[in-house]
Amino acid sequence: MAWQPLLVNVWSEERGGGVKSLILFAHKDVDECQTITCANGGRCVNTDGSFECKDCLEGWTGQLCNTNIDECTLPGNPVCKNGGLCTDTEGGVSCNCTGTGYEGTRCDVDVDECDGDPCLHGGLCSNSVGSYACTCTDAFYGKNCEIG
Ligand SMILES: [Ca+2]
Ligand SMILES: [Ca+2]
Repeated sequence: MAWQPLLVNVWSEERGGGVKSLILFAHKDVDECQTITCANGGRCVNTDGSFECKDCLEGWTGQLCNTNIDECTLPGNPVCKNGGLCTDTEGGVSCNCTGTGYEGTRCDVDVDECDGDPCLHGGLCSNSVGSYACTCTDAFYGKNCEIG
């Protein structure tokens, strides 16, 4: 809220009459959007006594859309699914899916391990969500039929 001095001349009967000056303080809204540019795709909207930046790009918040959101600490469902390691970045977030059996930007896509032929010695590979299994031929055993 910006308060601006306002000089007002009024007729006063006091002490025989005459013009008397009064200084009043009136609030006058300033259109900050004339001078302020919202960051990160924000749209400046003037409000009475202030302004807002609306529609910031995903990952940004704050009055000027220039405050990074730490998605890794947001309550609720984790950003990185299936135990992926979450690292916050400026205006985004990154997931490290190593060892989870999933891939994709949010570790929510099953890795088809059978594409890499992990089963040795003629073992039969079957993909599953988040994992895979090898059915080994008689003489071999182990996760990848590597023992035997
Ligand atoms: Ca972020
Ligand atoms: Ca899999």
